[in-house]
Amino acid sequence: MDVRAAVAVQAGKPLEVMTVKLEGPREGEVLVEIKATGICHTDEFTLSGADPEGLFPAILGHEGAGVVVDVGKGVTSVRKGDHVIPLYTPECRQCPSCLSRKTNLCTAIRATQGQGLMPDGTSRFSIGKDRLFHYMGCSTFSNFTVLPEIAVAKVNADAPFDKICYIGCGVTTGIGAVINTAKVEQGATAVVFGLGGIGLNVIQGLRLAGADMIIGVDLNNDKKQWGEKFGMTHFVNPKEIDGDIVAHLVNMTKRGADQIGGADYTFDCTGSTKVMRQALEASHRGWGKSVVIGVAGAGQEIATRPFQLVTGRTWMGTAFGGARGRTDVPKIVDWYMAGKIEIDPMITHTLKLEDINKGFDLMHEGKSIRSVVVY
Ligand code: NAD
Ligand code: 022
Ligand code: ZN
Repeated sequence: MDVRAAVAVQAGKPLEVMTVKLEGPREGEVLVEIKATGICHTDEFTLSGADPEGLFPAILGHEGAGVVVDVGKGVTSVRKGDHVIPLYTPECRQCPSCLSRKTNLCTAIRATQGQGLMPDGTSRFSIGKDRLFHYMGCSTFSNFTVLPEIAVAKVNADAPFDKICYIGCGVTTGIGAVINTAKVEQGATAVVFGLGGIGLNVIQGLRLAGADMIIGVDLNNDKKQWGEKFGMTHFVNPKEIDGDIVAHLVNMTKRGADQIGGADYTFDCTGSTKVMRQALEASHRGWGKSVVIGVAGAGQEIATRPFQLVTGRTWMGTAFGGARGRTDVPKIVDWYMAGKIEIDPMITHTLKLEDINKGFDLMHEGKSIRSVVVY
């Protein structure tokens, strides 16, 4: 069939909106009409050419929501008409990783997904004789896409596509990092570095978990108001304090008779390795947990003194907030529908597919929290 897609033709070039061919679903696959998609940092990272694993030409996009319009042979978990969110971290419930109960990083289709292909090693997208690569197993910058059955979460059909698409990456990553990865408890103190589309969701996750003190750190003072909207209790701009940011945060979090400072939990939502170190060292001696969420550039390394770890801090990381997609994503949609979490104010811009490149410009300029394309 003919579909409308924004094609990443070449690294460093804007996306080109055009008509491309999409083959129907094969065994174990579903055809989904994408109704809305967010524009996220990895799409930009890959399009820019900075991603060494980036493949071209490809159909990018990994933060979508839509409706199942056809299913291939053997598909049992979803049917035509179901509302779904594509999953760049699938959940097969059969691989050693899924069965371990210790990780959300399902390995069932990992190899082919990384090669921009469906599990049978082929692509469903083409222009004439040229095949186009899939992206993160999702390719949501197309009004129709084909996905493996294990890479869709069936969600509440009353939920608005133009909001819940954000649950396909940013919302789940931020909230999941707090609940699944850090396992934050009531009364905790926390520091969140970087108040963008991920950091703000970490903040609302911390509010949900009942954290007492939620300190936001950002170089941009406009982010103070944004953080406060979702539960941040204190704001620090590293450029506006005297001396070291770590010492400042440790001082702010001094509690108890011994007056040892440091937060119970810290989160890097910047992707800067310098910030990752600050986050670890701003966590409390003996029990502090620091979660790396930001994705750093290719080849970057993190450093700290071993003493920081020997004295009981834990450095950890998370992919997709540790969420098991088919199990957890529908729950987050329900939380949104019940008013337990907010999404609407974070979607600062809504665009047509034809204007998708404007969404990338807004991201570069730091003007958007999230831009969403509505088909
Ligand atoms: P964003 O650009 O919207 O936000 C980043 C924020 O960090 C900005 O507000 C910026 O001002 C601030 N910042 C930059 N340098 C800083 C510094 N030195 N100190 C304090 N603040 C600083 O980005 P986002 O959409 O929120 O994404 C954040 C990161 O999370 C990206 O690296 C993205 O790739 C990553 N991410 C990871 C996962 C995962 O599963 N691990 C999922 C989604 C996104
Ligand atoms: C999403 N991300 C950043 C912004 N939006 C993001 C990027 C990478 C990962 C998670 C979220 C990630 C962490 C660990 C892995 N990935 C490897 C998983 C594994 O090897 O099992 C990751 C994922 C997908 C892809 C590449 C890397 C891909 O499909 N190309 C989950
Ligand atoms: Zn993303």
